[in-house]
Amino acid sequence: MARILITSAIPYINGIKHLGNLIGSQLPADLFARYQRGRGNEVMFLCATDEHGTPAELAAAKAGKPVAEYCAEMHEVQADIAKRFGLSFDHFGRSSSPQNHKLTQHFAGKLAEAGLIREVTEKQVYSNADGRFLPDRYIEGTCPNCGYEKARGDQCENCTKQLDPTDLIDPRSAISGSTDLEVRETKHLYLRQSAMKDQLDAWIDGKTDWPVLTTSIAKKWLHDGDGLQDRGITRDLDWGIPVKKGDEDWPGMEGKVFYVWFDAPIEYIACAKEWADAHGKPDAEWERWWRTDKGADDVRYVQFMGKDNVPFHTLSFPATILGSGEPWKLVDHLKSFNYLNYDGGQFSTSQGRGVFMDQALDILPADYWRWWLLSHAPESSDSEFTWENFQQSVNKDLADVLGNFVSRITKFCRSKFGEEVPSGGEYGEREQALIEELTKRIRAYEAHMEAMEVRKSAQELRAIWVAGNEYLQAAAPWSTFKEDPEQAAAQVRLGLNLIRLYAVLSAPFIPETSARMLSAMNTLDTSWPEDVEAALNALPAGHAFTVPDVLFAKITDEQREDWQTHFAGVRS
Ligand code: B3M
Ligand code: ZN
Repeated sequence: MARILITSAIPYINGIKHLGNLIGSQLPADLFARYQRGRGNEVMFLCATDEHGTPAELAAAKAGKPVAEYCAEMHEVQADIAKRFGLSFDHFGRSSSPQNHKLTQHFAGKLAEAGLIREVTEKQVYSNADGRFLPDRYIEGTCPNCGYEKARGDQCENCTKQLDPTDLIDPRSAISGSTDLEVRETKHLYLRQSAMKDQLDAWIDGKTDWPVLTTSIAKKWLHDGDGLQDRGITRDLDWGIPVKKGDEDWPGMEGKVFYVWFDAPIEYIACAKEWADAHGKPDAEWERWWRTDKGADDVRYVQFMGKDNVPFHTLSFPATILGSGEPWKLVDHLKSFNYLNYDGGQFSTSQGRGVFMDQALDILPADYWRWWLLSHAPESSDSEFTWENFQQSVNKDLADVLGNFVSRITKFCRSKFGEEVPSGGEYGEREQALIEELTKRIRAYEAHMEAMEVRKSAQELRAIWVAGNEYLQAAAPWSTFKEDPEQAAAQVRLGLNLIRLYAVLSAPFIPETSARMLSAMNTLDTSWPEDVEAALNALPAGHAFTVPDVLFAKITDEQREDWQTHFAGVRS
């Protein structure tokens, strides 16, 4: 039994995620976790909410709530939606947890001991009206390049010119609009990534099985321009993890917190401790996943994320881990995704454009979305959600192919043999041919799943469903029954066994439906079809079953048009 640690990029706390976020990390991570569990491997699947940073503070202010309260509430909202989407985390943690506070401060202390932190005095814009330092993007003003009046301190959205806040004409706070700004000195900590460049370079060179997309991003950051830059890991904010060296205060760093991107990946580890603590387990239980000196040396660690998160996961977080000098587990495989677009544009949280996770579940059950999103995952390039395409996939793949198969065979059996697996007859040539085809396809499916080729896995699974339909069409037990009821019994027996087999194979994609199929087949046998012939004899003659309700309803043209209109605007 292999041991597999899986993490999904942790979603920001500020607001409900859209379907583009979902397919960019959490959903494919869930697919992989469910598959690995289905194969009998030991899995630890972790995710959390990413709760620090200015966006969290501002979202809380907008909601009129103290930030801690806002985060606690939004965490529950996100946890509930994740559950309803069937995301099977072993633990859904919080980056603001006491465990992460402690571990983040611990790492900072170790990095300081190793001489990998330096203190830097900087000049930063302070807003007197807001009583705080302003991050660059929260300063607005007129662009010196194009005259756009709402340029941000880091970049002009209109002409894309990179800016410094001091370049802006008539700068003001984007939070309050106040122009009472001044430049003040402030001290910050920098992680000396530059000192770790060779170590990181060598580590990445060892990752020969990583996709070029991933290694080339990392290499670019390592070598372009002046090479890997040191990174500021502290901020002048109230909300966050207070800057400390382990348990000790850090002189000169009073009132400052760690930068959100410093503590967020550490939450991957802290989350495992949260899991252990929540279940009253000793530390050894989580450390065997994360400490190579405590059993994690045989763990395979896989991370899932959108492409924009790759630099943090290939450089900054490994720098934190390697720099600590402690035996923490490093990532083995990193699966990154391109973007999913929405109907001719981009999904956008700030503009409320697209379909958000809660809205999706309001109109259709999770499996409809899971199937479409996974079978159209933006792997080799960006992909696009359109309502036409969604309708087509659901109606063809789910309703016509899988749903129809299940309905036809169970109803036919009930009408001719009653609600139990019929006895008599034997599997003949046609059945052997199907077993051979399925064996080949299932081995291919396993290989794609193992390689985290999400789209290819979906295609293969669909082909497996199609094979069953074609078999049923060709065998036509409804005709056979008239001349040779024994043979028809064998054909139906095989068909009913296929339902169980499909439920097992499809569970990573459509877990709810898979559970309904198993319950209709009245079985708890979810064993993986290592031997397809044996799997097609799992339900013996005489085994009782029930005809399930329709598995997937077709999407009508009217529904599609309604949704298209309803989701054309922006979410208020
Ligand atoms: N919250 C960004 C994102 O959701 C960020 C990921 C953190 S992973 C440690 O895309
Ligand atoms: Zn401009």
